[in-house]
Amino acid sequence: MSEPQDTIFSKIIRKEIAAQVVYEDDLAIAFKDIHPQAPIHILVIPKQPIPKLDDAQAQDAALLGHLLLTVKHVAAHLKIKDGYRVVINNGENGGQTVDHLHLHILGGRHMKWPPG
Ligand code: IU
Repeated sequence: MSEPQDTIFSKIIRKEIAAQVVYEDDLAIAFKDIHPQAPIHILVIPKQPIPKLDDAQAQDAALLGHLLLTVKHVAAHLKIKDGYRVVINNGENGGQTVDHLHLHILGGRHMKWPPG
């Protein structure tokens, strides 16, 4: 299990670094990815600094559910009508580069399967 770290996402939560925030509540914040991989690319993150999905515990179940419902809310808000993809990269081989749990919302184009 990884220890929570003060990542660039912590700085975005604390408003020390600017981000294009599209949604925020007490538990989560959603902002535009700086290197979008689709016409719409949003990151949804918990304010609690869980490093990666593997570090989530049973007591985080409600928070994890809240993050998924936040994805749905953000997708509706952004009017992504034709579907979208939700991605969680977990750990090094999962392609995770920022050690703060985040859910990617990718939309605005047709997604290929399988992902690379
Ligand atoms: P990953 O799942 O850990 O690979 O995704 C990290 C994402 O965070 C990636 O898409 C980056 O473009 C994005 N990102 C960002 O939006 N703002 C930042 O300051 C940094 C990374 I560093």
